[in-house]
Amino acid sequence: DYTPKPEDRFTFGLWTVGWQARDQFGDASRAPLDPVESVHRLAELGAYGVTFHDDDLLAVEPDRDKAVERFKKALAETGLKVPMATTNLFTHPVFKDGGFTSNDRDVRRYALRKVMRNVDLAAELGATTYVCWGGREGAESGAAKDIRAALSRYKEGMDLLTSYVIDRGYDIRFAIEPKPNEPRGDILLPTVGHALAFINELEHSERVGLNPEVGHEEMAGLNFAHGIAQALWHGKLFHIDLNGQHGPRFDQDLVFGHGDVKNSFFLVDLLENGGYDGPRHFDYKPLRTEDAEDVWVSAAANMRTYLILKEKVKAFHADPEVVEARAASRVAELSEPTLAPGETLEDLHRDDFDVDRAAARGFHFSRLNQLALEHLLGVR
Ligand code: 3MF
Ligand code: MG
Ligand code: MG
Ligand code: MG
Repeated sequence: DYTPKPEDRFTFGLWTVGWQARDQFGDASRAPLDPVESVHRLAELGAYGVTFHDDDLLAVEPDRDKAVERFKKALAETGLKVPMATTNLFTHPVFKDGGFTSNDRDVRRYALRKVMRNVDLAAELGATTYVCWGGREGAESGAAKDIRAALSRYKEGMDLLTSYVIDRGYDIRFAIEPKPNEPRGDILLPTVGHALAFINELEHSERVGLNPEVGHEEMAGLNFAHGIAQALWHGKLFHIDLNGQHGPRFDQDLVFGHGDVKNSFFLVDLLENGGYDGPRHFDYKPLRTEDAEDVWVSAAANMRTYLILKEKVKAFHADPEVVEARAASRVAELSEPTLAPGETLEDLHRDDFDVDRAAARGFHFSRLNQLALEHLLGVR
């Protein structure tokens, strides 16, 4: 049964189903969507929660107080939760050179005010994660931006905001979302690795982690499941943006699994068995070709695909042939420390090791890979 339930903890950004499909070359192909309708429709589909940018709430009601009231009422009627919120520091032309790292100091000060105001609302709604995607923090010309100064201002912004939530007593952690490019030619903190290194330099680094997005790492030609594994290893997977992408090209934001489905399989394995207990959050865009009802078909597809992959992963690990093949490939042996307790480097000299025999041993990974593929294709 692939029917999503709130305990599956699926969440969606208001901006996903609400995307009007305006792109670089074309006008909107769908009417604005009322966030109240999104909350109700997502709840009917079995989602657990909803996330939002400050500006998403204003899609059909420009008065912020009224928009917030309507949103709260919809949450109360449906029981949908708000585990995460974020700030739009990219649509308004004032942010054309960035928010935290604009060359224009006045803009940087305005960006901080805009974030603070929505952090207050996030805390009020019970969100525990606050995402920062610096989509405009970047440059097109090496002459235009002092990157080291920009990183100092980025750090200043994050340090001020973490101090702010600590001072206010908010139970909120920040999650940086890396992306290599688009809409800027080059964006700061382009990958999971860059962001992890940056976080180490922050004043309250324990309050800052990552919100990696499938498509963003794949745009950089990277293996998303590996990035997630490393984020988990550092204790920094605070949140996640699930979607689909076909390699290095524009940010497609396809339905989860509609891109690299094999990597999605290994990703679900990691999320289900690797110690991540946060929401399964979708950041996708219904295709521009879709009409108002198709939007909900695509929203449901994200959750259904996740649940199908979850079941496939379970069947994969329960398959005796897989268990045997993993043992033959010595997968578990990697978890064994290279030196035994009490052993020293000197002890290594006593190893009886035949280098030619070891070199001749195969790892049998093709068999394992084929077994995974066959589970995925539904023939096992
Ligand atoms: C852009 C994104 C963003 C972020 C969002 C969350 C509009 O490529 O992925 O979506 O996910 O801003 O902070
Ligand atoms: Mg995203
Ligand atoms: Mg994307
Ligand atoms: Mg994106």
